[in-house]
Amino acid sequence: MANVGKGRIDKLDEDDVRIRPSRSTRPRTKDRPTHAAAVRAQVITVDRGRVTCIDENGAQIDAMKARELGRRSIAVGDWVGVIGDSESLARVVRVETRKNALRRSVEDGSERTIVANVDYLIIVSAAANPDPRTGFIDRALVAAYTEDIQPVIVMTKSDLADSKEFLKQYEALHIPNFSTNKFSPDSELANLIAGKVSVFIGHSGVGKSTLINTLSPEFRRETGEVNEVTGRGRHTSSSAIAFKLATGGWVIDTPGVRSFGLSHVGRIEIIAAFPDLNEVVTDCQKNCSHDEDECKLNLWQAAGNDSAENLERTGRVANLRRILASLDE
Ligand SMILES: Nc1nc2c(ncn2[C@@H]2O[C@H](COP(=O)(O)OP(=O)(O)O)[C@@H](O)[C@H]2O)c(=O)[nH]1
Ligand SMILES: [Mg+2]
Ligand SMILES: [Zn+2]
Repeated sequence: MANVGKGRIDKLDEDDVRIRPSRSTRPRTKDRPTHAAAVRAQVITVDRGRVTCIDENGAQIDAMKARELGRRSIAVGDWVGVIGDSESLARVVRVETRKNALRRSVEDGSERTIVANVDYLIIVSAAANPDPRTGFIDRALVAAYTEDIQPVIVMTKSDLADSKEFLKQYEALHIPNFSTNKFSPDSELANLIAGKVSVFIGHSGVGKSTLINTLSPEFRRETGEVNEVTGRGRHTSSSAIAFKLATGGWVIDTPGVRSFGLSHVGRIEIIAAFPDLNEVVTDCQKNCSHDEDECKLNLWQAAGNDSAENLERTGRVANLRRILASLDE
């Protein structure tokens, strides 16, 4: 499994939070007493200005974002510093640097962080109803690779169709994958995500909530076709929400997330996620699209030691090309 550097993420990050000059004579140093007293907690959901977190002892704190954080975003999965308790109007006064972040595009062309500090991106697709498609998976893979998150593919509704053929397309990427259905859930997936932070993404209706319920029935995610499309019903926001697993990890459901924000991702970063291919393309012509006759990938994919290796190489090249194409959509 290939990974890419994450230097870019640090650059975007949070350390440039400006402290508002206050009218008082309060010293504006880093070790202001109030901040030293802040409790470390992890955000489990954000609803408009309200931030719900869990501290390191497992206690829930409802807080507001402190004014001094300005426009700084707070996302599910963020580690934050909180002052005060829920009764005395707790405030989030600090957001720690993220190890990674998953973004979605919003209408005005900007991007919003859905979740931060994720171990697994669980890409959920149905074997049928709706039929699986590579487009969404490819865009999810871009997000995973460029943010250094391990992707996992879960095919639901295996009672309706066999997804083996479909999954063959991804074989050369060696992504952990599972086939499940609600009648006979898969315990291996539960083992994999134990103790980890896993965010579940996928189109509405593929069975995310059903799957999450099988991982822990006490989550009781609402299932069906309606609510997540219209936002009607209980959850009017499309905020992600985290649930604690009995095994110590977190499961994050992302209702209403249909698109990824990939406008910040470049071709070079994607190719870097495939170190073997990255090396090959250093010999390409300067403006090679990597999908043309002269591309060095063509020679390379046919030059393995045996037919099995050629097949593997061809698969990897096909995946890279498809993923690069998905960037333009
Ligand atoms: N046949 C079949 N139907 C399923 C399975 N999993 C979910 N469904 C159905 O698919 C529909 C959408 O499920 P839901 O979990 O709400 O999808 P979500 O929008 O991704 O959260 C519901 O009617 C489920 O009962 C499965 O494994 N097999
Ligand atoms: Mg759902
Ligand atoms: Zn090329």
